[in-house]
Amino acid sequence: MVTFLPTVPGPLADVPAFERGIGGAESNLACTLARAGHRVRWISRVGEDGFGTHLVRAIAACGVDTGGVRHDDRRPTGIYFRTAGERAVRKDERAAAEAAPLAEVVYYRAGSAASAMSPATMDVPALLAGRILHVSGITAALSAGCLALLREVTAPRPGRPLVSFDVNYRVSLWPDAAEAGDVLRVLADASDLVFVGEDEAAVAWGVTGGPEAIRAALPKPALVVVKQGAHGAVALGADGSRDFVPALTVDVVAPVGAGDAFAAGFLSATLRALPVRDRLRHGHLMAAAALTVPGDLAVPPSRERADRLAALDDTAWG
Ligand code: KDG
Repeated sequence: MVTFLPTVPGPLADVPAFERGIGGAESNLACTLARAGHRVRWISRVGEDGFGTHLVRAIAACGVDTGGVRHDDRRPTGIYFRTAGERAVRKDERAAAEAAPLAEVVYYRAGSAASAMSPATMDVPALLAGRILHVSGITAALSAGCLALLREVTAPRPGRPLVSFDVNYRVSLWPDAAEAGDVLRVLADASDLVFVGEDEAAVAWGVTGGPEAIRAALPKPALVVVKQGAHGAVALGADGSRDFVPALTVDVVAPVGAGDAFAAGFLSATLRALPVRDRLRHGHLMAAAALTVPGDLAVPPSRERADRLAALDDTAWG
């Protein structure tokens, strides 16, 4: 999606002008992963319009292969507006952050080109061609065709890529919360690796007992990564393994995009076969970069720098 960010802080009702950027959970992840030096393909649909052209150019400029993107001449590119974050908040001010006004997000994506994705309109073999396929619950909410596509590409089949699923529960995209919970659970169950926020698990599935309770509610994936906001993240393996890494302390400008960046860092380290603890650390490093900019996307630390920081001993981390 094309994103419009306010040029001044404040409620959308009072913002006089917006700056164009790019957003969308999967393309955010693709851009961060490509900037971290990986070969990444983003497959989607955009309108045959200026916004579609801008989006594809901007994503390609991050180093992402956009050759599989289709332009739809009957439907527009999705767009969204959001507030940029009202104030800087430190990790140790978490309570204050939680009391701060929620970001406003307004989508114009009903009937968008991306919502016309389906097994019939997309190249399914191309989606299954990488080492990792990353999908998100946002796509599932867009249309019946999008959900059918996700079901198709996450179905068990010999030689499928590692399927990574970010629950990405967006309340405003799901008119029926019970349906959202069911759909997101089916997709999570079909995946090898699941990213889920503790808060999302509570809203989507009513699971409130912490990471272990979430893992118990999701027994199928090989690895479940539970994000605990400013506290940290826990990776729980089907083999009983448990790795916790605290989040970094940063001055938060805007949280949007941080989850995508976290998943990108985790997948980057997964592609490099690093231990789970380091995957979590790379996730936090990428997330920290995204948290400290107003837009969805930040330039991640270089691989050398990220490796140096990820190798700090436990007392220096956090
Ligand atoms: O994770 C960031 C996304 O939420 C943002 O880029 C927009 O994809 C988006 C959505 O639907 O919320």
